[in-house]
Amino acid sequence: MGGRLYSPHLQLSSFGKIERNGLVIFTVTLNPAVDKILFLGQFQKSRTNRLTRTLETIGGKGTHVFLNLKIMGVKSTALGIALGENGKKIVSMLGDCGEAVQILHYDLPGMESRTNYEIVEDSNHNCSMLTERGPILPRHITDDLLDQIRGLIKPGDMLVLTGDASNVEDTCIYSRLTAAANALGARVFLDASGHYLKEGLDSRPFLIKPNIEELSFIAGRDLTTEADILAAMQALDEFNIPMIAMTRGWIGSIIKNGRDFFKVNPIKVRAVNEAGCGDAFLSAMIAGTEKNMSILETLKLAAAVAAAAAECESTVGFDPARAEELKKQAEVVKIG
Ligand code: TA6
Repeated sequence: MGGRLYSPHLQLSSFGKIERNGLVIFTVTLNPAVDKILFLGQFQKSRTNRLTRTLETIGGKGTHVFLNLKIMGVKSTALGIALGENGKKIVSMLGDCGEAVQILHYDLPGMESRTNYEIVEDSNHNCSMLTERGPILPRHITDDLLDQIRGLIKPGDMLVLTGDASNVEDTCIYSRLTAAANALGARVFLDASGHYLKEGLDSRPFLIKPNIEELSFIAGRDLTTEADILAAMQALDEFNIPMIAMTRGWIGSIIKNGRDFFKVNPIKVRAVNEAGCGDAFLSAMIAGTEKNMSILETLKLAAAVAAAAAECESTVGFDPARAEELKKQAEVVKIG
């Protein structure tokens, strides 16, 4: 793995082989988690709440894109950083899905990959995420990842950078990874928030997926009307980002593809768990790009996959047959 001496306590946890038949998609999860999903009727503050059931699955947005792509029959390779025993659990959950996994695992005193909790209220389908921060990742660890990525990426590949990075000492990690990937001829899909998104704009990602709060943060003002949103997306032209996917849950999404704007209306379904729908939407955008689908077909797929994901009780995954069905209801209109 490259020339530089890697950090001590590092073990490369790899499953499967990276198959190079054309481009490879690499998903990066800097801060993966074990998700514990807690179901109950209705949450009562300062009372004992009796859970009706619990579910444990893999957490972290990059791992979700990796699993969702697999469901869509699109191969990818999971990269990221895992720590301690919880990290080993995350790696084995990734390994179980039979795709290529090349996770950097560290056994360092007191450092364990995080656990996230989600409360799902069956009575009103409210979903509340409680995410741990996770241990602070020192620079030498993210430098290992940067070196690994420099050694793996080839022209035409795709690099997916998504999820929380607030536990990373190197606060420019996403823009450094983006610049490295661009220099090697890859396209970067960046789904980050706050400082990490703003900081990453300059490094010319191929696609960013801000939700309405994140776009308002970049614009420095509240975006209340459609015209506001279009103007804020247009204002990002200075960064030459080919595609901007602004998602707003059940209000629908607005996509800027080059000079064109599209509105993606949400598909009405009986939602069980809405966590992970954004990851599902992004996964479909990546699958559509990898398969050279038209922008209209890609956005219909994204709407359908996100809706199918909402029908599932887990934070990751969806029923592909159901997504195919829902695609027939997808409405995408060119606007602006
Ligand atoms: O989008 C769903 C999810 O990925 C959950 O699995 C949960 O782990 C959380 O979001 C993690 O998001 P974060 O932004 O903290 O990386």
